[in-house]
Amino acid sequence: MKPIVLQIGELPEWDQQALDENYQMLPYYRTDNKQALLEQYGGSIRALVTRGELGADSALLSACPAAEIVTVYGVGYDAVAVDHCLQNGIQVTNTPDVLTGDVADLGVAMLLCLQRDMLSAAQWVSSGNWKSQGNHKLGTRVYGQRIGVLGLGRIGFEVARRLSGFTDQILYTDTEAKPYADGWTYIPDAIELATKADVLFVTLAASADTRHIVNQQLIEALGKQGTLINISRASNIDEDALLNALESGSLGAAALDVFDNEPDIDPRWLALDNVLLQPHHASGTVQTRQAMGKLMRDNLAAHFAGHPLLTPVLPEAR
Ligand code: 8YV
Repeated sequence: MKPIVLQIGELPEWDQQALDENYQMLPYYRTDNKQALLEQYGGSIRALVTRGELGADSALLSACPAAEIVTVYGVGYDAVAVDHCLQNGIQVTNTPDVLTGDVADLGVAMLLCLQRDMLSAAQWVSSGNWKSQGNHKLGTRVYGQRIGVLGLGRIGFEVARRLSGFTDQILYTDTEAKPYADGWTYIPDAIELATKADVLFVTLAASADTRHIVNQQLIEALGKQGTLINISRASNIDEDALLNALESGSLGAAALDVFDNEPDIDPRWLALDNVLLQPHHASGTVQTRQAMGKLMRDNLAAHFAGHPLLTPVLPEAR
């Protein structure tokens, strides 16, 4: 008998095939009557497969009392009810490291694209405006700017390392100075970081403690000339405060890969011309998604084979 696995979100075909071969997959995400599915199978579901942004909340986990493991396709597991998992002996795994480079790449690309107006400039050429109206408006210089990194973990480090080629002014905030941040300036206070930076990258792992760490005060500290880039989670930012600041001009510009209530994002975003909006795809390359899927499936296989998990996130479930 193949183990019964509840699948919370769609996955690429290469993962789906491999999962279908080894498990009895229940496609929760495309089942209309989710309640009926859980009532029928809840007691026999042994694993949940989910994506970073979808997670698994405690109501869902409570409906799966035999669950042994939640495997997350993504590094962020903030949407998984970790306390419930700890209390009920449910393991959780994620996919760290394999996506770090791509997420950092997209963050840097977003900065360049936004500051150098690449979207509107491309439109300028393809619409014929270049020929009929002359040169495109001027952009903002990227190299030499003061780059602030809020959260110098794996992804923040790779953003800073890449941008070290653009500037010698890398500033960062974290819970403590990092030994690997040679030549970069540690600023313990996030508001002070925002005051001193031209560009602020938000690269924090999200948790209840970091919710809305980027608040109105911090956004105003970044200021009229400042740029905010978020490649972490929407919950790290007070989105209303950010929208207000972008609308009023008290913040210069923002590039975002993550939003509250994505993909049904606040329509106020669509009316702004000082933003670059991306569809939560920082890890979205074929190579990285294949590596994420493999790591997630390897964790699942290790669990059912009784082997140590490759990338567990909890210290020790019961
Ligand atoms: C998503 C992510 O999981 O790694 C994370 O935490 O949010 C992403 O990689 C990815 O978009 C798949 O849905």
